[in-house]
Amino acid sequence: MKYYITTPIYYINDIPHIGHAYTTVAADVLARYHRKKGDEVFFLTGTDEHGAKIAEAAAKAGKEPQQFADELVPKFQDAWKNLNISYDEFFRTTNPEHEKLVQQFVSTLKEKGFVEKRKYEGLYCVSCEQFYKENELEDDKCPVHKREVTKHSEENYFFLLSKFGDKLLKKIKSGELEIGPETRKNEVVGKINSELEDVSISRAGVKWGIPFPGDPEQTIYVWVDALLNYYTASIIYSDKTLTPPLTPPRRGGGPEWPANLHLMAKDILWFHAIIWPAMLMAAELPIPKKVFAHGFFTINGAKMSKTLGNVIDPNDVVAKFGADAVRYALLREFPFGEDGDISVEKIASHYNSLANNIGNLLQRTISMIKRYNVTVISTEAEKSLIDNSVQDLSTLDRPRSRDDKIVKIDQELDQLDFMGALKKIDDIAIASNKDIADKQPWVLAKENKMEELSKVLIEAHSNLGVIAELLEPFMPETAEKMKKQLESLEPEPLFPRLEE
Ligand code: ME8
Repeated sequence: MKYYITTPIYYINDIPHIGHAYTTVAADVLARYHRKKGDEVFFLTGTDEHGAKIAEAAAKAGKEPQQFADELVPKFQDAWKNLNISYDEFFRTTNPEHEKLVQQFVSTLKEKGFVEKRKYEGLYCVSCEQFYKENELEDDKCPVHKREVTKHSEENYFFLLSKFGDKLLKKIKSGELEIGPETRKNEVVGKINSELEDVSISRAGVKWGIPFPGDPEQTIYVWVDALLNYYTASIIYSDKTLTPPLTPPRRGGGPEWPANLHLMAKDILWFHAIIWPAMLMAAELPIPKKVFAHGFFTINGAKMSKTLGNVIDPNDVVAKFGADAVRYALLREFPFGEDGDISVEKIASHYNSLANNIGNLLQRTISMIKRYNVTVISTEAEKSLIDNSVQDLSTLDRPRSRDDKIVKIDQELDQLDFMGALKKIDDIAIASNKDIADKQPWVLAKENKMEELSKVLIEAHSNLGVIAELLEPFMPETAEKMKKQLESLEPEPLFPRLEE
C-alpha cells in the first residue's frame, strides 16, 4: 500500500521550536510504523516561505526574503536530523516548479468559474495572514496573536468557497473525508453549517508571493500557495514526470495524490479541513483521505512565546536527553489530540522513567544472564519461536500465555493514540521487572535452582525483544541498541544517569 503523510510546512520566520517538533515527531512515528508494515511510505515536511509575515521578518533582519529563508532552512533540516526524522523530501514553497504549478492551479480555478474579483475591506493580522471580522477580535486585537490588526481595503480575487458547503458535508458524513479527532470534526461541521463565506485568495499589498495569473498587481494568498505544497509535491517528486538523471530515485516512486494523512495542530484545521478540500473539489482533484488536528501545548502552563522567553529549542533538549527520550516524552506526556503541557522538567522525568523501567530491565537481565551463564536463544530464533509454536513456548513454562505475550500496538497507532501505545510498551517492562523482583533469580542461584532461574531470565530477554520491536518507530536508536545488546549480551546503559 502507498502511504503519503505530511506535516504542515512551517513558516520560516524564525527557528523551529518544540511545537513544530511535536507534529514532526508524530508524523515520523507513523511513517516508520507504516514502513515497518511494508507500506510504500512518502513522508513530506518543509517550509512555508512566502507572504507578509516572512517579508516582515526578513526586513527586520535586514535581509532579502529569499536569502532570509535560505539561511533558515538548514535550521529546520538540522533540527529534524537531530531528532532522527526520516522525511523523504523537504519541501520549500520557493521551489520554482511549485510556483509554476500553483499558478496553473489558480488558473484552473478561474477557468472553472470559482474565482471572482471583488472589493474587500477587512481587518488583517499579519501573523495569522488572515482577515478578521470586528466581532472576532478581542480588545480590538487579533485573538490568536494579541497584536494590532490593520484595516485593509483592496480589490482581491475570491474563491467561491460558499458553493462547497453541502459537498463538504457530504464527504465528511460519508467518511470520504475523515477528520479527527471526533470533537474537532464536530466543530468543523458546525462551522460549515453556520458560516461558509467566500475567501480572498490574492493580496494586492504583498509583494513577496507568487504572481497572480493574469494580474501582475496581485500575488497569490500565501495559504493557497502553502496548502498546494501537498499536491504539487506529488507531481514534482514523482518519478513518472521528471526524467532521470535529474531526479534521484524516490522511495516507492514518489508520493501519490491524494495524501493519506495531513497532520497538524488545531490552529490550522480550518484551512486543511475546509478550504483545502474545497479548492481541490473545485479543480476536480481527489481530496485528502484524512486530516487530523492534535492539540496545542503550553510550556509549564504558559503559552509558548518569545516574549515570555519560554520557547523550547528542540536541539537543546536533544543535546540533553537524546533524540529518543525527547520523542518519547512528547508523545507520552498527554493524549494526542488533546491540549497538554510540556517542560524541560517533564522531559527529564520521562528520561528517568525510561532509565528506571526499560533501561533497568535490559541492564539487569543481560548482567544476570551473563553472571549465571544462562543460554538464551537469539532474538531472531526466539521471535520465530514465539510466532510459530505455542507448543514450544508452553514447554518453557512461561508465566504468561503466548497470546498475552504478543502485544500489539497496531490499533493504537492506526488511531494515532501514541500515548496508549507507549503505555502498553512500558507495561511490558513493568510486568517483566516485577516478575524478576518476585522470583528473585539471585535467590534461585543461591538455592541452585538453575532451571527456574533460566526460565525467568529467558522470559525477560524475550520480553525485551518484543519491547525493542514495538519501540522501533518511536525510539529507533534505542530499539537498535537494545537488539544489539540482546544479541551480544554486552550490557551498556541505555539511558545513562543525567548530569545535573
Ligand atoms: O501554520 N503545540 O505554520 P506554523 C502544538 N505555515 N503544536 C504546535 C505548537 C504548539 N504550541 N506550535 C506550533 C503554519 N505547532 C503554516 C502551515 S501548511 C499548508 C501551512 C505546530 O509555523 C502545529 O503543527 O505556524 C501547528 O499546526 C504548526 O506548528 C503551525 O506552524
